[in-house]
Amino acid sequence: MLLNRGDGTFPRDVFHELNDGTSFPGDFAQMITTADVDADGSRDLAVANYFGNGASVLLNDGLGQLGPVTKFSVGSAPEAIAARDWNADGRSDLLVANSNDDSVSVLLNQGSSGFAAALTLPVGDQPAALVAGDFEADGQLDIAVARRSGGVGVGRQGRIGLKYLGS
Ligand SMILES: [Ca+2]
Ligand SMILES: [Ca+2]
Ligand SMILES: [Ca+2]
Repeated sequence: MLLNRGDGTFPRDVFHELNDGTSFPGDFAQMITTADVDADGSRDLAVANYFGNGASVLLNDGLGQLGPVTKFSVGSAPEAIAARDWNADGRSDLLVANSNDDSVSVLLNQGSSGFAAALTLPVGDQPAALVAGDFEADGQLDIAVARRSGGVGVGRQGRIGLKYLGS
């Protein structure tokens, strides 16, 4: 991590090891996003771990220092991660595209207890990228995935579930 000194220079960098040698390795960090997952006013990091089949969360202490890695299981071969408030409870949740099992995992933020076990949403062949937004302005969050096999799929939120509309 490179912290901007305010004049466009970066006085230091900090390396954070994601692989702690457990059965849930964090190597092959495929994509990273930021969100204030613990609602303390500073943005934290969330990483999609391709070989670990998980998402790693590192909390920011507010001074740019990251705490220990906490890992949460998702589907197989996660390639993309985004942070949005999927269930509209005011807490940032994590959306992870799993390319090997054709799904998006939704990790709902439980506050101080971390994230609940992932919900699995089928999205079609090999999602390699994902974005979330309210595409038709109905007040509910939607997901679009880019498939490695070709095409783009869009799903609509039903609060927790997902109604998949196809490509
Ligand atoms: Ca935070
Ligand atoms: Ca939420
Ligand atoms: Ca919508």
